[in-house]
Parts: sequence; C-alpha cells; structure tokens
Amino acid sequence: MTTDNLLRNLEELQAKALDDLKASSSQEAVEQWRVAYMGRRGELTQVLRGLAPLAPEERRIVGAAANKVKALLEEGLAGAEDAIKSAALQAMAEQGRIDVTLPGRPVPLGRLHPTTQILREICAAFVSMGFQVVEGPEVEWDHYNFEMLNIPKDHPARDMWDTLWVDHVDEQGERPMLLRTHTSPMQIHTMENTEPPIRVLVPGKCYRYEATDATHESQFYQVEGLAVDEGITFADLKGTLYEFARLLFGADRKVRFRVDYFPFVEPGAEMAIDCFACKGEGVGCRVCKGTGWIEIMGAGMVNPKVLEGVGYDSSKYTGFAFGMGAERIAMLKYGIEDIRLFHNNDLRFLGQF
Ligand code: FA5
Repeated sequence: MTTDNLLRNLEELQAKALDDLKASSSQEAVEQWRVAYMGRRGELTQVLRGLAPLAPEERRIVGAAANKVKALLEEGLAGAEDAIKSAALQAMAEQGRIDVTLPGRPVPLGRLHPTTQILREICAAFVSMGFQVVEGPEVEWDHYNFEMLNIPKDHPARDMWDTLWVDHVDEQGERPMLLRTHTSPMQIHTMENTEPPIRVLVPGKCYRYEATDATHESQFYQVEGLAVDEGITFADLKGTLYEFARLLFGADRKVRFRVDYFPFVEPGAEMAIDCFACKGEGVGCRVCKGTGWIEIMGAGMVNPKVLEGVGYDSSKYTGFAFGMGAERIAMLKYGIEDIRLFHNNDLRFLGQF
C-alpha cells in the first residue's frame, strides 16, 4: 500500500471512530468502542502494528499521522467518559433533590405526664428544705400498712382505708398481704432501717377499694413526709408545710390547721390553704366550693406509740409526718376538674400541661 493510501485509511479510520464515539451514550457502549479501536486487536492498534515492515521514511510519515490519530481518539475517549459520569451525577441529583424552601414537618414532642410533673415539683420543694426522697413497695404487709401505724386488727380506723387484699393466706389462715392504701408504711420501714435525724419524702402509688368519681380513683399517688429528731415540735411541722404551700401555690398563701384524726399521729391535723382562685373570698367559687379554703393534706406529730414500736426512745425523739394526694394537688394547681382524666390517656388532655 502506498503512503498516500495508508494516510487516507488513517483519515477514514479517524472519522469513523469519532462518529462511532459520538453515538456511544452509555458507559458500556464507550467501553466497546475502546476495545474496537484501541484494544489489543483494535483497528488503530492493527494499523500501528502494520508500520513495522515499512521503509524508514514511510514509517516516519505514517507513524506520525497514526500517533496523531491515536492522541485524538484518546482525547475523545476521555471526553466521552467524563460526559457520561457527569450525566449520571446530574440524574442522581435530580432524583434525590431536596426542596429546601418546603416547610418542615413538625415532630411531635412528648412531655411529662401531669402527675409526674407535680410529683417532681412537690419533691423539689421538700428537697430544698433538706428532705431526702425514698421509695417503697406497693405490695405491703398488714403489719406495716396498719399494725405498726397503731391500727390493730378490728380497729374501727381500718374503715378509713378500703383495702385491696392480696390472695395469699398464711399459716394462721389470715391474709396478711395487701396493696398499700397509703404511703405511711414507709414511715415504719425508714425508722426500722435508720437512726434519727430523719427527714424523708416518699412519693408513691396507693390503692383503695373505692368507687371512682371526680375526686376518687382506686389507684392514685401520695407523697408522705417524715421528720424525726430531738426537739421537733408542731411549730416545725407548721413552718415546713407553710413553706411548701408558698413554694407550690404562691408566696401570699395563707394556711389553716384543724384537728383531724389519724391513729399514727397525736395531735393530728388537716391542713388547708386559702383558695388561690378566689383569694379566699369563697362566694360562688368552684375551686373551694364557696368555703374560701382548700384541704390539701393530713399531718400531725408522730404518735409516741409508733416511735416506741420501732424501738425509738419517745422521751428523746419527737417527729412530724404528713401525707397528701398528688393528683389532688395537681387538680388544684392546674384547675383539673376530674381525677379520672389522669388515667384516660387522652392526648387532648395531656397535651395541655
Ligand atoms: C392518709 O392516707 C394518711 N396516711 C395521711 C397522713 C400521713 C396523715 C401522715 C397524717 C400523717 P387520707 O386517707 O386522708 O390520709 O389520704 C391522704 C390524701 O390522699 C387525701 O387528702 C387525698 O388527697 C388523697 N386520696 C385519698 N384517697 C384518694 C382517692 N381515692 N383518690 C385520689 N386521692 C385520694
């Protein structure tokens, strides 16, 4: 073949290769193209191999032209590969495109149950006065729920606590186990396990065999308090509970103590605060039912019999105790009219706190 023919062949090869490359729009097609022209048996490779038998002068001319074609095809190949890569990237970006101007979807945030909130508030108030928070069992012995609290069997005061008994019979044929009706048994557990000075606060669930209504549930929370030391007086009880009422219900609260009966305290008292809704005026007020006062807890000086029952010297130690219903405090504080709402799991109710 003459040099001219060889050069014309090269020109045709170049034109055909570049046309083919233009038509190769996928990665696979471009790879096939590379193999067809520049692979080991590719068309251009064959031409380059065919240079060997040529005369030196001819080889120089055709070789230079062939190398030019080779460089051109390599350049074309790199360009085609780049174009395919950026087209793929572009398609990915289009598919997963985020519209940053769209408003976000609100994430529903959970919150604490109103009972948990009030328990924390009550605990924080007493912790600030040096009380320590402890918890106790919900399944109790008659011994702790009643006996050690100066409420022996057949004592009429047992009627104050409608009891749910656990179906467990002992050797004497008695049922000594129950669901605690109040948190007061923790007074005994604490005193049995510690020496004065004692200042504890016991939040916890209680159970009573009671019909439910707007202010009564068969499961509810109480918060118990107990302080025992040398020289504790009724003035300490009043001062502590007065401070509590101010912390929870506002600095200008007034408190009222009236005599009440609980077998484990002597004297016993019921504590009320002046109604924060009507400022104690009463007339027509739904919160205090027109009395101007709201009862919030039972309290009193620990009965010396109870102190002696746990082995304390009642001539040396005195103490005070109190117990309040947590939901009732929450009802007062947040203006909730029905205690049954606490357990309904209604988000319209729970979302308000
Ligand atoms: C007692 O349970 C005594 N242990 C309180 C006490 C402790 C007095 C220490 C003296 C010294 P009472 O039965 O009144 O007392 O209950 C206390 C509070 O628990 C009530 O004021 C009320 O707020 C709450 N409570 C009682 N029964 C229910 C009920 N069925 N549902 C919701 N709350 C209740």
